[in-house]
Amino acid sequence: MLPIFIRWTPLMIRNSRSVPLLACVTLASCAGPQSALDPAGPSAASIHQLGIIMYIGASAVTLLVAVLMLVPFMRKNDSRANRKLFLWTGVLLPAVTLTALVPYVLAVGHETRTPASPNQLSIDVTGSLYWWSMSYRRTSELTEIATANELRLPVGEPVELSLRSNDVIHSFWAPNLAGKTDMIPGRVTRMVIQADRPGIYRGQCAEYCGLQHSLMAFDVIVLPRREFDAWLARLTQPVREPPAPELQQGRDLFVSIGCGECHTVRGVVESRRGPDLTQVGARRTIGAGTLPGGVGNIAAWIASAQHLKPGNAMRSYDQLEGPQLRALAYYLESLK
Ligand code: HEC
Ligand SMILES: [Cu+2]
Repeated sequence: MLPIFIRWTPLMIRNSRSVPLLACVTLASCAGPQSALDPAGPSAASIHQLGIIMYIGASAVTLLVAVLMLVPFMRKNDSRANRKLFLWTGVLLPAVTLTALVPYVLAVGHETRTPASPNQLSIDVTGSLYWWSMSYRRTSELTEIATANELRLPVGEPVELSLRSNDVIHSFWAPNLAGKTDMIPGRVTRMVIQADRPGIYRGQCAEYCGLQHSLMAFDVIVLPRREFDAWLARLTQPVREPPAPELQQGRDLFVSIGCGECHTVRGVVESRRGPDLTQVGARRTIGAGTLPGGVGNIAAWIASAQHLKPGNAMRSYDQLEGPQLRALAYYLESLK
């Protein structure tokens, strides 16, 4: 086996043009905004460590099994020796390894689910086909402030998430920060998340939930405490009167056309059937990761939501006149 491996590997490497590509892909997948191999918080770090121990353990076991497979070839059949070998490697070795691993795995599981302390920030995250609602509250205060498809966190602080689902089972997964947690209809699942490095990470629904499951993503934006507080304070304010007539026209159209049947713009219209749009102009993406943000893509989304993300719960407003679409998109873009 080994000689074959030694003879063929260089040949395969020399002949295959895909090797550099493969190497790049493999290396690139180690770091980045959506990688469990690049932990940015304590819970992801302990999962990462557990993963490494598992990889090493599994490789050692594979190697050992491969070596042991050679044993029968090297000596005559001796049933006593075979029984002894079986006892050591078939019973004792797995028993010892598993007994050591189980408490460790349980400890890691427990660590990643420690309850939050009172007065700490708590966020309700609700999954719907195919978008996320994030609703902020401090345990000491009752008011809730909602936003969508974007989770902002203060750096270095444990934050409690209450995960819910509006329809089917979804799963909340921001690989750089924590393990997957299912969102089950009719149940509230709690988890504690902490990010120790400011930055922008990406999360994704990790439980197949329907046609647009892969376009159900969200950003995690980790900010220094003061910036976070300033952002949250701004989010609580009702949206101010649009300064320009074109924006006012957009606002009036937004209300008269019935966008408020599903969307909230705080102080203008109120509904929770679709994503909160109070700060939609500040979002990095539109349609839960479908398109980058910006006025052009907001207009594209309004006119052809069903074309861009077939089966999502908003219809395409393709009968709108150009100037109407423009006014709507500029209005939404101004909401920051
Ligand atoms: C029947 C309910 C409904 C109506 C009416 C509706 N929407 Fe939506 N809208 C949704 C849903 C649900 C989503 C999320 C879709 C997804 O990403 O899967 C959405 C997403 C959006 C988004 C993207 C938000 C984000 O953060 O990604 C924008 C912008 C938007 N709608 C604007 C509008 C405008 C403007 C109107 C009126 C012309 C409108 N919507 C009417 C349900 C509705
Ligand atoms: Cu989902």
